Amino acid sequence: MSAVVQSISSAAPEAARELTDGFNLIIDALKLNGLDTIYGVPGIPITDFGRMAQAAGIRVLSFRHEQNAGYAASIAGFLTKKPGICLTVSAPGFLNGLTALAHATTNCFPMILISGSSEREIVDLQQGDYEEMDQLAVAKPLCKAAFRVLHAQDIGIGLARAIRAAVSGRPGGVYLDLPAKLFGQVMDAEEGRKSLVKVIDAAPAQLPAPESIQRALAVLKGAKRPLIILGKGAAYAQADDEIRQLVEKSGIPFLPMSMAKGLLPDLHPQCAGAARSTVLKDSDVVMLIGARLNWLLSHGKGKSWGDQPKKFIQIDIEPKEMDSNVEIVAPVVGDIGSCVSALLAGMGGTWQAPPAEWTQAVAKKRDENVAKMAPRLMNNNVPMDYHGALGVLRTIIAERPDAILINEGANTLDLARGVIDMHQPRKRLDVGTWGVMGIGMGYAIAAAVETGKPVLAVEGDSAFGFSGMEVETICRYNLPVCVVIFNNNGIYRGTDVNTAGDDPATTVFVRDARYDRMMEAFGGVGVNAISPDELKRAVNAAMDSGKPTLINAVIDPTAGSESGRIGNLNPQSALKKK
Ligand code: ADP
Ligand code: TZD
Ligand code: MG
Repeated sequence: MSAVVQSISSAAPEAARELTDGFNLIIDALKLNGLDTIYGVPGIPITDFGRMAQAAGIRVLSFRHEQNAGYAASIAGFLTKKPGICLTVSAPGFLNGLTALAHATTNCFPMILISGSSEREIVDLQQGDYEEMDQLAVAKPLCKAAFRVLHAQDIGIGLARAIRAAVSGRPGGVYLDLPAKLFGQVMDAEEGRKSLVKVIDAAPAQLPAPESIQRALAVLKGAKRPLIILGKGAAYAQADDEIRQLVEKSGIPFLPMSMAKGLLPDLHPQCAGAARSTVLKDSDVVMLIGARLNWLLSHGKGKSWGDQPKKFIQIDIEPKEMDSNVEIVAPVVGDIGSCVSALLAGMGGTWQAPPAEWTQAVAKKRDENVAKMAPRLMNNNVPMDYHGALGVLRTIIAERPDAILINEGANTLDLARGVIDMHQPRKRLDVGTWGVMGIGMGYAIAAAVETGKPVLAVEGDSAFGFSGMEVETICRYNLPVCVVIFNNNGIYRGTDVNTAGDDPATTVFVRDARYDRMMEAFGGVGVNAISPDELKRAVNAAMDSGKPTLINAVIDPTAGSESGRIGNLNPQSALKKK
């Protein structure tokens, strides 16, 4: 229901009419479409809007920096399939949120960045308004769509367009520009109510062409060493049962990309996670489900894919993704739920499993690699190395499979991804397609808010620094978040020395910093853990109590390697190869 802002009684009482305004129409439009959570930072011109939204029953979470609010909105979109909403002030606030909007677009997460903006007339004449900027123009190249609403009667349509653009087809980020003047515009309440749009079927099913299914099945049937790669698009699609059925019925080994871990459990007998290099090299047919052949898969060619010629089948909602890096012999365009169901139907009652020679070779390699790693994970060394600390966290996640794991850093990311098995879908949230640092606390907050589950954030000390101030936000909302900082005194390692002068080396931080005290400053629990046993006790206590906790895990500063697992991407290492 639209709130009535005032009742004007002019001369005749029958002329009295209810009025509404921009503030209330935006709130009503959000609520009508089930958008009940806003992540943002207040200020002119949206402070009152935030207050009114809160009063109207929308959950409004105030952050310390818009980038973190934006990352929160982006991952809320991934987790819920509804656009996550980030609300900012104009120019600087907008720009702070923009990194997250671009991140959402790059990662195919639905999100709407709503920013207040200054007076159009003054901005367009560049007359120097408060926080002046042509935000719409700046946002456009970084998102799927950008809209501005100038009139109160267009708020309903404006939001409907933003929602559809964010969630339909390949999901992504949308910018919605709301000039300050819009909020106070008044219109007839009944007209206002009628102008709102409840979006029906915002992300319609997109059925694959039957021929594309037949083509894909024919290629799969001819495979001797098939592989299925699951990407975060498959996790997003929430077609968990269908995907599991397809994998199990086909008998094909599967490789989960980072955020698809747990879609089927990492301990599933067909999981090839620990035999990654073998399956990439030796497979002959690869079926991609919601995963792009970008840098994370070495563009589908080159050394890591070996000499074995490959045939690719690709399931994706975005037709332009096909042939983006290598030829796709069987493109299947549609939403993953519909495509996977159609494949299952086409497979019929019985399906010939892949040759046992292949599946056994994959399982053998995987088991060997797991066995090789096992003793390292059980070490109780002080100072801790990555493996000792991660071994503990791996057990904790196995015992608490519904907890959500957030992960960023370099060594802290790459090693945690390999070591910590995931057991349920959409429980691992990390740096994504860009490998961006700074998602940590925003993701942790949104994961706790959207799912109500306990959150474990495993953070490099550098990575944490990008969003560290939000530990205050975590305490303020009393969220069940346990942050573990792998503190190795720096980026990659804590041992670099600047031989040219007195300044510290560029990759090191203050030695032996006590990040745990940051959490204590805001009333949360801080723990300094120097051994795997201490780490284990502290994390379990945090997960049991649900209290905001930050554990400073002291890691051997010599343990990490430059750039973690992607040192080969450094320009210097390419030079050395020549
Ligand atoms: P990863 O990083 O895990 O390899 P990517 O982000 O590269 O995954 O790929 C995700 C892909 O999933 C994108 O190409 C996107 O278009 C696709 N996608 C997202 N949602 C759906 C869906 N519901 N149906 C089909 N494809 C989807
Ligand atoms: N800035 C942004 C936004 N994203 C980035 N990825 C980087 C900078 C560069 N970068 C990495 O790629 S990892 C990393 C940076 C700064 C930090 C690694 O240090 P860490 O992890 O402490 O987080 P480890 O365990 O010490 O390797
Ligand atoms: Mg570090």
